[in-house]
Amino acid sequence: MENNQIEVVEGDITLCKVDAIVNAANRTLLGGGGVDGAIHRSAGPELLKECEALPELEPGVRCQTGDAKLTRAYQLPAKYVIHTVGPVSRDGLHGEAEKLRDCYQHSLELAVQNNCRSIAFPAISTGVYHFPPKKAAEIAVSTVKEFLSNHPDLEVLFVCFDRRTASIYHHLLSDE
Ligand code: AR6
Repeated sequence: MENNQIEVVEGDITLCKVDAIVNAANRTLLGGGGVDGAIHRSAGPELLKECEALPELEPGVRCQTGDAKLTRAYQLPAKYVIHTVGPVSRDGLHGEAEKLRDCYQHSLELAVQNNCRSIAFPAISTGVYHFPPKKAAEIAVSTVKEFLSNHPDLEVLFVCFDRRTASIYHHLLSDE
């Protein structure tokens, strides 16, 4: 049975009316392709301005891999955008799984710290960053479930851009 705090939907995360949507960004936080491009396009130019104003941790880097930063969401129906930077999948020997887990964990923590009751995640790192989709979904689901066991008032949406990804999540969540 699917957990009643978790929902899986197939669609476009920019349309989600939740407190926070998560962006699969890169370390510059200045936009890019994929879901990052879609979020910046829909939010409007003020989002980029707020991202540019975030402090640089090193030249050109506003968020380290596995970490997360929160901004307003401007023209999006959500209240906040939580920008996280997933790992680029290499050979699995560079801490990729741990870094991906950190993305989910830090995004969830930031949501709760900002009084969010609902948060929507895309399938972080499974596009341009080539993380294997099934392994990525396992990490997403296990991290979220563990977090929700201590946060019974939070709702989590997994927003899948294609049917194949959605079916991976449905399968994982109906497995227990
Ligand atoms: N709504 C929900 N999911 C989406 C959407 C959308 N509108 N658009 C794409 N996806 P990717 P990454 C899915 O490549 O692998 C960017 O250039 C997509 O099908 O967006 O973490 C950043 O700036 C895939 O399942 O992110 C970084 O440089 C998932 O979102 C880099 O790509 C993630 O694909 C990050 O790569």
